[in-house]
Amino acid sequence: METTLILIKPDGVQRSLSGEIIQRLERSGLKITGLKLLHVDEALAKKHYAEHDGKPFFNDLVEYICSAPIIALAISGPNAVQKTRTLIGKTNPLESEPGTIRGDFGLEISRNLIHGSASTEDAEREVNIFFEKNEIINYKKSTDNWVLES
Ligand code: IDP
Ligand code: MG
Repeated sequence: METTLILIKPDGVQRSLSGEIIQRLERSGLKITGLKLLHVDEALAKKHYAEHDGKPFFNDLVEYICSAPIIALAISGPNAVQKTRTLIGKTNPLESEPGTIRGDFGLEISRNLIHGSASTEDAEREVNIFFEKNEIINYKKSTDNWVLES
């Protein structure tokens, strides 16, 4: 079982795509185990995107993610990192397949709607940045046995 960090970025919230995006993630069978609306400040943005510090797009990326509220989700299930990355599509919406979130709703790499952790190591680090331990809730659903064989 894995837990990954998803952010519906400012453009996703502003364009009223939050429900659509959450529905796509949720109906995959993965489970929402954490959820909050927040306005990211510069320090939090720089911490989350530390790996991109120094890249040409870094300052614009920080400005973008701080420009309006976002929705942060912890999403759990087997292979949650890989599954959510598949549902999200490639970084550049132009290269993302139809049927993916970025492929269906995005036009530009700098307005690509959603963040999903790229590895299990990133996921652990990023979930801890956005959620306190007691904000992650693991629970059973009566449909669990219909989603997973065991
Ligand atoms: P990812 O979000 O698919 O994991 P990363 O390479 O980790 O992609 O980049 C983080 C974010 O930085 C992207 O989602 C996008 O918002 C932004 N970004 C990445 N590359 C570029 C670029 O070349 N120009 C502008 N923004 C970029
Ligand atoms: Mg990334």
